[in-house]
Amino acid sequence: MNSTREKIKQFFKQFQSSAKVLVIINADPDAIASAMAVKRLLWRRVSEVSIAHFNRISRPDNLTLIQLTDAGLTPLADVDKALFDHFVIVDSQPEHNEAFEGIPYAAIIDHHPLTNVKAGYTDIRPGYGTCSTILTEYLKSWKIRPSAKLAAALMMGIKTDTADFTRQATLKDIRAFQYLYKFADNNIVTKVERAILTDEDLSFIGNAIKKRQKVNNRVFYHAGKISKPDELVMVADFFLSIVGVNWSIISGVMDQKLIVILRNDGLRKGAGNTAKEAFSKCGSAGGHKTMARAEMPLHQIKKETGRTGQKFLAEWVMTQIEKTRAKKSNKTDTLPGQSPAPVGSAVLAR
Ligand SMILES: [Mn+2]
Repeated sequence: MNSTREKIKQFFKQFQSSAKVLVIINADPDAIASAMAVKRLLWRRVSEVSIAHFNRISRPDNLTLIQLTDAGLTPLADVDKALFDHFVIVDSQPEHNEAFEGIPYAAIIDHHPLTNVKAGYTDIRPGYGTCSTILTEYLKSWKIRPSAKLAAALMMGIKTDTADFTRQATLKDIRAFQYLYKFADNNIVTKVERAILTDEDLSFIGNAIKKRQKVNNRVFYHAGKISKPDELVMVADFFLSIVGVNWSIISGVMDQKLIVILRNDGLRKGAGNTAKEAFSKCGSAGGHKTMARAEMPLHQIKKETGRTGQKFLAEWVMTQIEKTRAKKSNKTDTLPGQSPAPVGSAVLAR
C-alpha cells in the first residue's frame, strides 16, 4: 500500500454515500481539470458532485476547454449552497479569495504555498507545478483510467500552469503529463490551444494594427472606449512580435478610468518602474520588469492636465512615456554614438 493510496482512503472517508458535494473553484484550466478529477474520484461513492466557479470566465480558450470536455461548471452565484452538505476546494485555499470564506470544507487539495487551512482532509503540495499533477497521481494510484476528456483537461491544466514546462515544472508534472497522453483526446488539446481569438478580438486587433504609432522603437495604440481590458493585453503582447519594437504601450478607457498596458522585451529597463514614473501621479501604476499596468480615474487626469478627450489621452500617454524613457536614456540606456530621445519626441514624431 503506497502512501498516495493511504491519502486517497482518508479523502474518501470524508464523504458518506449520501453526500451532496460541491467543488468550488477559481476557474482556470488547472482548477477546472482538478475539479473534474475529484468528480471522477467520487463517482458512485457519493450521491452528487457539482462544480461551481466564482470568477467570470471570458477567455475563449477556457470556454472551449469547458465546452469540449463537458466540464459542467455552474456560477457559484446561481448555486443554492443549502442543497449541499460537503464542500471541496481544489487548486486554491480559503484565504486566496473571499468567495471561499465562511464555508466548512471537507477537503482541500492544492499546490500553492500553505496558508491557514482547516478541513477534514488536506493535501497541499507546494512542490508541485500543478494541482492536476496531484490528481493525476490520485487517479493512477487508485487505478482509475481517465476518460479521453478528463485526460485532455488534466493535460491542459499541466500545460497552462507550467507554461508548457518552462515555469516551475517538476519531474512529477512531466511524468503525469506523459501518463495522461495515452488516454487523452489530443484533438481537444489542439483545439483549446487554437481558440485564442473571438471575432471581436480580431476586429480590435485590426484597428490596432491600422492605427498604431511607432516612436523610438516603442509602439503605441490608444483604443478609446473599450469593454474588455484583455484586448489591450492581447495587442500589447502581439505588438512585441514586430521586428525592431522594444516596447508596446496600449491604452483604453473603461468605467471612467484610463487603463494603460505596458510590455517590453526584457532587455531594457523595467516596465513596472516606467509605469510608476509615468502614471503614478494620476492613479495606480506598477508591475514587473517586462509587464506593467496603470489605471487612472479620468477625474484624476483632469485635475492634473485639465483634459480627458480621447485624442488628448492618446497623446498624453505617449508624452508621459517618452518623457520617462528620455530621462532613462540620459542615465543608463544610451549606447555609444546614440543620442538620447528628446523630451516630447512623441509629438514631434507624429
Ligand atoms: Mn494551479
